[in-house]
Amino acid sequence: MGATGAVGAVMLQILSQRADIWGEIRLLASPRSAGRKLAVRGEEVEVTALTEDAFDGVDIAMFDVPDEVSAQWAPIAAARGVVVVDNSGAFRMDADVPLVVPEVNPHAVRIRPRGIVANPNCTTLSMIVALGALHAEFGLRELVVSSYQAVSGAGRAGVETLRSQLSLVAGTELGTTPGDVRRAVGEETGPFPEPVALNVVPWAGSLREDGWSSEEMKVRDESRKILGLPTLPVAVTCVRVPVITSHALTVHARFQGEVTVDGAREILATAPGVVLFDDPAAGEFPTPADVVGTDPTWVGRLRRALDDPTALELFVCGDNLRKGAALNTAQIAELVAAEVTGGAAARE
Ligand code: 11C
Repeated sequence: MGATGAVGAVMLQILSQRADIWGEIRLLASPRSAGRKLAVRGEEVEVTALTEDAFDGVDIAMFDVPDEVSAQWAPIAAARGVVVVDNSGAFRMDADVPLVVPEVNPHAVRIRPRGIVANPNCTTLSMIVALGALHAEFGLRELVVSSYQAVSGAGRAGVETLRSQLSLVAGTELGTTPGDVRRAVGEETGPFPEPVALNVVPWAGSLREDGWSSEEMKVRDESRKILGLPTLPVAVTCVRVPVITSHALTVHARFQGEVTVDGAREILATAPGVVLFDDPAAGEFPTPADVVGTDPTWVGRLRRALDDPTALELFVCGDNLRKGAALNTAQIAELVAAEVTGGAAARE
């Protein structure tokens, strides 16, 4: 569901690339997109409009749609016996809906009283696999995080906005006097409150209490739920940067006791879903431009905090449309499928 969106397009690639454990795949979207043909597993499949009947005979539905669409339709699908894996924010904090990252809390997928499993926000997902591995060894006590979020997190409109703004500022000398970029790109700034070309914007999502953004609250609440640490202190500042795809985050993580960089390197070097790429002397650290299109969470700039032997500083980077959205959704669906195939799907 949501096959024609930015995440939907990546989902079709992922379903075509991963082990094909699926029978029929139906592509659903809003009536506006019905009739389009999209390629999945090398076949053209016609997109059909979302209706209740579209879920007849379906085992698992993957939803990549706005919150209000999921809020309405996920329960309808679940009532027809479908297990829904939902990538919206509608159910993530529902106590009866597990929030699952297969590398961190795969067991949680089995307890789903509402027939819905939630997929975390792409910003949470871009760091949580690495942090989950460190937490399992060292015991997390506090997180301080800043994000550097790609515009595709805001969907196709975000990408179109950055591309169009870049075309207006490319080759100019803009960015040298107050407001010159704003005047060049005009008042229409798409899904962002400020121009994002030649800029960074310390905002993602909508306003919540006391000046926090919804995105910052999601990273805090979701990290706590996934890690099973309901009172973990988490401070987050979310920032949008002029990158098309791949979110990056700086993380200050404090643990229960003293940590060493060597110990952390050993954990991250062997953690499933993590690549440690960290040799600053050789100019090696992950950047969105190199990480885009890949599956792992990339970690670099690993250091022990100068003033706290229990804390680590790191830079993490991951494709927000793949692990941050479609890939994690597909991995969850594979875990559910493995319940009936006896594990073969998940192992593949
Ligand atoms: C962004 N992380 O980059 C957001 C998009 O709750 O799934 C995903 C919002 C969500 O703008």
